[in-house]
Amino acid sequence: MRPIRKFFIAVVGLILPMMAVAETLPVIQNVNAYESMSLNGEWNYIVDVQEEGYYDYRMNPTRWGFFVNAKPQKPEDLIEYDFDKSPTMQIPGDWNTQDERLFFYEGTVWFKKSFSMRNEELNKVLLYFGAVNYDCRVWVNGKEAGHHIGGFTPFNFDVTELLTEGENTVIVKVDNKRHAEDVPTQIFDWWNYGGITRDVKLVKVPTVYIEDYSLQLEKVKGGKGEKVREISFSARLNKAEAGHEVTVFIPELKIEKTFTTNAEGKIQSSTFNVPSKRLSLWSPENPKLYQVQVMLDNTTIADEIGFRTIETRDKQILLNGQPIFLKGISIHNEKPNGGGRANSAEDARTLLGWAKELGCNFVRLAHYPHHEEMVREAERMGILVWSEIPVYWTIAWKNPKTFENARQQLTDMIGRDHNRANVIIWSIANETPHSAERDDFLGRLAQYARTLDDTRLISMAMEVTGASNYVNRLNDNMNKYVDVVSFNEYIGWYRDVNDASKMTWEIPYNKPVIISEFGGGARYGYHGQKNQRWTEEFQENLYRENINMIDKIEGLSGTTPWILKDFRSPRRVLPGIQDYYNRKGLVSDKGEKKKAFFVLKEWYDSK
Ligand code: GCB
Repeated sequence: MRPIRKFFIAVVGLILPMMAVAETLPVIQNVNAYESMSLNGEWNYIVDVQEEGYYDYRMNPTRWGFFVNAKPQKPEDLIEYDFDKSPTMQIPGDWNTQDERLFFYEGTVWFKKSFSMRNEELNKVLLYFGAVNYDCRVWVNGKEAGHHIGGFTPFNFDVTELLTEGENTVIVKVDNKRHAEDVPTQIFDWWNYGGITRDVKLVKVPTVYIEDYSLQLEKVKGGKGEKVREISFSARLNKAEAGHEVTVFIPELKIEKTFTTNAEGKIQSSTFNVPSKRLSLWSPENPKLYQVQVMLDNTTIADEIGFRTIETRDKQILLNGQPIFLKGISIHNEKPNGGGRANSAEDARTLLGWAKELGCNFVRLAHYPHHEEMVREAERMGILVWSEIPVYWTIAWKNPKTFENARQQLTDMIGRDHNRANVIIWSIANETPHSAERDDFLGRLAQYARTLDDTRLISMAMEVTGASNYVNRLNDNMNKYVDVVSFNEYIGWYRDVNDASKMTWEIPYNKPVIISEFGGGARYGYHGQKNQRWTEEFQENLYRENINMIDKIEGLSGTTPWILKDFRSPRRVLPGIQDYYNRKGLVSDKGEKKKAFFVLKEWYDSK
């Protein structure tokens, strides 16, 4: 170490505050219902290729990292970074599309935001992130607030003790390097957009608040003619305190019910009745949402909640007791025009608007939890949702930390969206290679998902395991854990070009079937014969042949072809055609509709 720096550290070290780690809390339910201060906007950033801002030159974490946000105090002081003189980028937003130099960058970037707070705002404050990809450490005024991994789920820290009246500074270190033991793992077919990709806010909560609540319609027990329906309510406070009264108020249904917390600060699942005639059930044709208020002491949380049931009977999926065919499409959480992470209600409306135009009543939000607005917008538009965690391809099945990571992402996905009527399927994995360790990992994950939410269906995108003489077989030990058997097939693209019409299917499970992927690539505007790869005609023909084939599969309950829009992927390098886009979109990266779009639409319109 050079002497001047040593000297600086000795001096500054004395005045450094003690490192206190704030508390990481379970994610608060319906965060948007609380008064908050948005920290969206311009943040200064520093690209830190060697993590100079975190480790010393012996690779030990240093107390004098960038999170100190140091400034020279005397003319001779040596400080080799300066957030305030560093460039800014827009948050929420990925770094890859905001700074040309960072297009392919995978590593560490530091972010800084300053803001001012008044004394009366400091009662109890959570610092909330909608999502940060991937590994993130947060400091408030130089003190550590917490650490989070996982790129697509929300998290919050209690930062009350770290804030001060007047000027405050939040510093976030984000690292999106890929590792084999992470979730997702080292390889995946989408862009590894780094950064603070969803909203950031300071949320004002009372000392005792409702951490989670759940409102669900119970399934009909006695058949169709029931005069009353049961709604169940449960809740959990942030404190294990008995005797708090929580009131649920649904004016339109004339419901006002008060429950009292037990010693664990919980309201165990309790039911109340609503006359069937009064209740308008949520469905794609009638996306009815009720204004709901959940009250604790002086705080009222407002929500919009729909009531519906979802279940299976043999090979059928029943929505509100009636069989439904899921006319779906797979979607990545990418901006409608060009690349970049989608992060607004407007992005959601455009993407879902195309799905509606296609005739969809269902979307598969692949391969990770999307922005909350995607789910909420879909609910308002009457679109059912499959929501997924990034347990994708070659996960480190034997690593307990990997399992814990996947489990946490599942917890937070379900935690955020379990009051959304349109979410009907939790998907725990995509195209995972068979092995005993994988079965053990996914089996435990599926069972865990049921303990969190036993009202929805569980599925995962499987693969076709055997094919000979045009007979395709599905044989997956996970069949016993899922409610819906879903699988990806790429007939006409990765295999058996022009042979779809000869294919037959053996799916030996008495469960509904969803084809979770099929499709092929085409560059918008490239035309030719139907056997010419990458032309719109090739893709159009592939859709026609696949639709004819899958329409005959016994027990087919739905499909979500791959994919709505061309999306960025580092694996798609073919110049002039792919240029780092996966071209299987029905819509180009600029929003232009390819011929196959209209083939799928025609089928859905006829269904
Ligand atoms: C798949 C994957 C999906 C890929 C797609 C493709 O099976 O689930 O993530 O993008 O194939 O285009 O190859």
